[in-house]
Amino acid sequence: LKPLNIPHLVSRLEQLLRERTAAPARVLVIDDDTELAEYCQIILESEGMEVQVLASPETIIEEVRSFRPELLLMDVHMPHYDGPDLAAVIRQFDEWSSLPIVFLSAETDLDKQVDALSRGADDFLTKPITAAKLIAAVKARVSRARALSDLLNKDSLTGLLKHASIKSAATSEINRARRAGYPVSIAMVDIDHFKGVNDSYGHATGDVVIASMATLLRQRLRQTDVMGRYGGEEFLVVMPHCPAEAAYQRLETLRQHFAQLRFRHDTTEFGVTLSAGMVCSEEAPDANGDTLVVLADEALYRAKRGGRNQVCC
Ligand code: GH3
Ligand code: MG
Ligand code: MG
Ligand code: MG
Repeated sequence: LKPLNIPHLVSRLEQLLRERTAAPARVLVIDDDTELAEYCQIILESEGMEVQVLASPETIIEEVRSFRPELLLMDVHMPHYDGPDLAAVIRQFDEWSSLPIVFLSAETDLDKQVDALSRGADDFLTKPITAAKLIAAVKARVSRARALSDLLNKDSLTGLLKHASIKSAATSEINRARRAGYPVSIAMVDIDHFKGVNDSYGHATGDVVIASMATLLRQRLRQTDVMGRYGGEEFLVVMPHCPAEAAYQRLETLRQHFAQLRFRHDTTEFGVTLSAGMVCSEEAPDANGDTLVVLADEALYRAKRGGRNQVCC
C-alpha cells in the first residue's frame, strides 16, 4: 500500500498536537477562603490555565454547566456545605461521572480524607501546598482526562467527534445559543457518490478522502465551532454566533476547496465533491436541537436532488 496524500496526514497530526498542547485547561476552584482561592488562581493562570473561582457552591451545577471545567479543585470544609457531599452530587450526573475532582484542604484526619476519596474525589491534596505540586497535580489529571475523553468520544480516522458525541455536543450548543439569544447555524455535509470512490479506487483510498475532508473542516474550524463524523462520509457542523448568510459563505468556500483537492490512486488522479444542507436557528425559532438537525438533513437531501456539489438552505 502506497502512502497517499501525506501532507493531509501530517497536517492532521500537527493539528492534534496543537490541540493537545495549546488548549488551556479550564479549572473551577471552589473555596470559601477567597485568599487561598486567589492564590490557586494566580498559580494556575501563570501556567496558562483558565480559572474560575466559586466562593459559595450554591450555583455549582450552573457554573459547571456554563464554564465546562476540566477539573474541580475543591475545599472540604465550607460554611453550610461539605466538599464530599458536593462531589457526590456532581457524580450523580452521567456527563460528569469522570470529571476530575481534587480536594485541597487543611484536613489532616486520614479517615476524612478516605471518606472524601470514596465519595467521588480523585485526589486529596493538603494545605499548605507549593505552586509546583499544585501545577503538577492539576496538569497530570487534566491531560489524562483529555486522553481518556478523546479515546471515548473521537473517531480514530478523522479525530472528530463520533456520532453520539457530536449529537449531544450539538444539542448543548444549540441550547446554549437559545438561552443566550445568539444565532447558531447547523450544517450536514456529505461526500458525493462516495460509494463510487470505494468501488473504483478501494476502501483505503476512500479512507484518505474521508480524512482529507475532516482535515479541511478542521482548517476552517473556529474556536467555537463543533463538528463530528455523523456517519461514514457525513459530517455535522455546528456554528455558534453564525447567521445564515455567513454560514452559507463558509460552507460554499468549503465546497469549492474540497472540489479542488486532487487524490491519487496508482497513476489515476481524481477529484471528489461534497453536498451540504444548512439551517440557521433564526429561521426556525421554535425548533429544538433534534429538529434543527432534521432540517439540515432535509436541506442536504435537496442539495443531492438538485445535482450534488452544492450548498442548500
Ligand atoms: P450520495 O452522493 O447520494 O451521498 O452517494 P454516496 O455513494 O456517497 O452515498 P451512500 O450513503 O450510498 O454511500 C456511502 C458509502 O460510504 C457507503 C459505505 O460503504 C462507505 N463508507 C462508510 N464508512 C466508510 C469508511 O469509513 N471508509 C470508507 N472507505 N468507506 C466508508
Ligand atoms: Mg474552608
Ligand atoms: Mg455520500
Ligand atoms: Mg452518506
